[in-house]
Amino acid sequence: MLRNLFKGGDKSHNESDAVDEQGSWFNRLRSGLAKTRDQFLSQMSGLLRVGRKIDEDLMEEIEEILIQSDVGVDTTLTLMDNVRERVKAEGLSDSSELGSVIKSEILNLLGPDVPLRIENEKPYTILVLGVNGAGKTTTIGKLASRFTGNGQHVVVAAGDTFRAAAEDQLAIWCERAGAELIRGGENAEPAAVVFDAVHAARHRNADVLIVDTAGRLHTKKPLMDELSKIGRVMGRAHAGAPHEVLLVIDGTVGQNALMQAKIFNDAVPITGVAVTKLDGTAKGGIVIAVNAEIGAPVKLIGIGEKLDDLRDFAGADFVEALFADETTDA
Ligand SMILES: Nc1nc2c(ncn2[C@@H]2O[C@H](COP(=O)(O)OP(=O)(O)OP(=O)(O)O)[C@@H](O)[C@H]2O)c(=O)[nH]1
Ligand SMILES: [Mg+2]
Repeated sequence: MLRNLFKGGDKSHNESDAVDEQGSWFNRLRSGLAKTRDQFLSQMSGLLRVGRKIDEDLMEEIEEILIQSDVGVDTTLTLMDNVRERVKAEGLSDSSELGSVIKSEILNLLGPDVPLRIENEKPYTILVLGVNGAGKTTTIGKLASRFTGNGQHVVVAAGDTFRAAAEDQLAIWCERAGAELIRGGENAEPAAVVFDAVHAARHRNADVLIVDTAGRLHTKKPLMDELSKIGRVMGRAHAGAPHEVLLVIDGTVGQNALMQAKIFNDAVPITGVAVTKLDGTAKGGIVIAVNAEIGAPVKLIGIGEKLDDLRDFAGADFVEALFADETTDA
C-alpha cells in the first residue's frame, strides 16, 4: 500500500512490519547515500583509526573532508569548533574516540527532526519553491500520493504557468495520486491561479493544498516578486496560509543551492527544506549545512526517482547512514 512506503505515514501497521520497514528503509537510505558515504567515510575512517593522536593536523584533515563533502566552510568551522570543545572537555586523546563526537555534533547542527505533517488546519497549505529542475513537481507528486494514500483529500495548484509542459507534468502526477489539479493554462497569472485554488480547496473541504511554482529566473526580481505575491494572496484567501513554505534544493548543486535558498527566503520565509537527488551526488554533506545556513530544517530527502524515494528526514538515521560501513553497527 502506498502509505506503507512512507516511514511514519501509517499508524496502523503492526510491529513486525515496522521492523521490516525500518530495516529496508535504512538499507535504502544507505545505498541512496552511497556516493557521499564512499567519499566521506573512506577518508574519514582512515583518520579515525585507533592509535592516531588527536592534534591540530588531524582536526584540519577532518575539516578538509567535511568541506569536500560540501558541508561548507562556515558550517564545517562551527562543527569542528564544537568538536574541539568536546575533545578538551572530555579529555580525549585517541582519534578512535572522535567518530562518535563528530556524529553527535552533526546531529546537534541538524537540530531535532521536524517531519512535514498535515496539522489541524483545513486546508493545510504547502507552498513549494525552488530553482528550475530542483525537483519541485516530482516532490509535489510524491507528497500528493502520500497524502491521498492516507485518505486525505488533496488539491494541487499549477502555479507554474510559464510553460504548458509544466502543467501537463503536474496533471500526470495528480492523476496517478488521485489529487485534484487546479490549472489556469499557459501564461495565466500564477497568483490568480493560486487564489482560485485556495478557494476551491476551501469550498471542497480539502485536507491539503499543495502549490507548485515556476523555478526559472531565480536571480531576477520579477520571479521573486511573483513568489511573494503568491504567498500574500494565499494568506489573504485563507488566514495563516501558507502553513508550510517548502524549499526544494537539488542536492547535486552543492553550496550554490544555499545561496539560492537565501534569495527565496527573502521572498517568502522558508519553513522547511526538501533536498533531492542525494542518490546522484558525493556532496550530500549539504544536508548538514541547511539548518545552520538557512535556519529552516530539512524535512524531506529524495534518494531516487521512485515514489518511495522521497523520505521524511531523520537526522540520526542520516548520520548513521553516512558513517555506516560493513564494520559499523547500523
Ligand atoms: N535521481 C533523482 N532524481 C530526482 C529526484 N527528485 C527529482 N528528480 C528528477 O529531477 C528532474 C527534475 O524534477 P522536476 O520535479 O521536474 O523539477 P522542477 O523543480 O519541478 O523543475 P521546473 O518545473 O523546471 O522548475 C526530474 O527528472 C526528476 O525525476 C531524486 O531524489 N533523485
Ligand atoms: Mg516543475
